[in-house]
Amino acid sequence: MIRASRTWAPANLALVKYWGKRDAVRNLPATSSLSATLGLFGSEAAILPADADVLEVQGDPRRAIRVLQAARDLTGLRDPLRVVVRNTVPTAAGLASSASSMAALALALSRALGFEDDPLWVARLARLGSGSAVRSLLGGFVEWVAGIAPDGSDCQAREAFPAEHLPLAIRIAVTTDAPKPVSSGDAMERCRLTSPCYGDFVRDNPAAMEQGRWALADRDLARLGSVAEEQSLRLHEVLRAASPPIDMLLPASRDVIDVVLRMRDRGVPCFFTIDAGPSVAVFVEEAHADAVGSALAAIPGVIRVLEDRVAVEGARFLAEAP
Ligand code: 2P0
Repeated sequence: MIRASRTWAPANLALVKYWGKRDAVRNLPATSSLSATLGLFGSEAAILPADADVLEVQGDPRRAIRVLQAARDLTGLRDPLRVVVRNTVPTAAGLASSASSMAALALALSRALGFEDDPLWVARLARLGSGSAVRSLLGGFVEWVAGIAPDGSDCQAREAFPAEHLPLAIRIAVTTDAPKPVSSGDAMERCRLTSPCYGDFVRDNPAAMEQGRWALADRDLARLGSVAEEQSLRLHEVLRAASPPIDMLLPASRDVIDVVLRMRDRGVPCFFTIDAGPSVAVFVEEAHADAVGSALAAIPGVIRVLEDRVAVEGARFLAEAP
């Protein structure tokens, strides 16, 4: 008999990027990554006993079906379930919701099936839904090590530094409400197979991780920003060099970058990061967050600016579902 369970998980933003897979079946990444967990934007999941399987999932249900099937395979569970997954911010907010939704679902399944005390079980399940979901299970600044073991046993995430180590506000310039033309998984595979600069991107990943870790250890926003910005620009170069090319940036994305660079020249401690889409996130010291938010909102083509900060906590249980 399964237990009813409800969870919430935050989205996260990559500073050093996961791009490409070393094993597509186990969904093991080709690169290690470093991310910051968000405080407000995320997803909720619930698992409830039911008379027949019911899936109420916002967006593409294939990821949730994969996670659910893996949970059934791992436990021999046959009971029908009602599975609810929804974003707690509008899907059109411009933030990738796959990481938060799959982290919330994996955690909810862990309690429903009695594995809530086994973080590796939860992470393995979350990873099958979305690689970057393993980072949404944790708070603060999270390191996800790619590892080399064929079974993925050394591919694990940990909190590298707590949020209070380097308190940062985040302002996200949303530049479109349109869904992605190419999914991250398909784009990664196209880059791996066809982009001439993909090999260098993977080869340079350990050095980028080292720089990111040291910048965080030293609480050095300028050095952290230089790694995050270089990673973002290189990721989009890799995408544009793929065949056929993938250009995810919009003119407004480039305008946001210019505004961030100009504000930094004027002494505002901030930097940008861009994941697999045209929205641009800006990390900034709290005292300057309003000024950055206003500057971003004034850019033509920026349709809204989201306000958040690096969060203390990752995915968590909510009060038991009714
Ligand atoms: C990241 N991204 O590190 C990178 C940077 C997007 C750009 O992880 O195929 O949806 O489900 O494992 O987790 C987005 O990839 O990919 C992503 P799958 P996922 O955040």
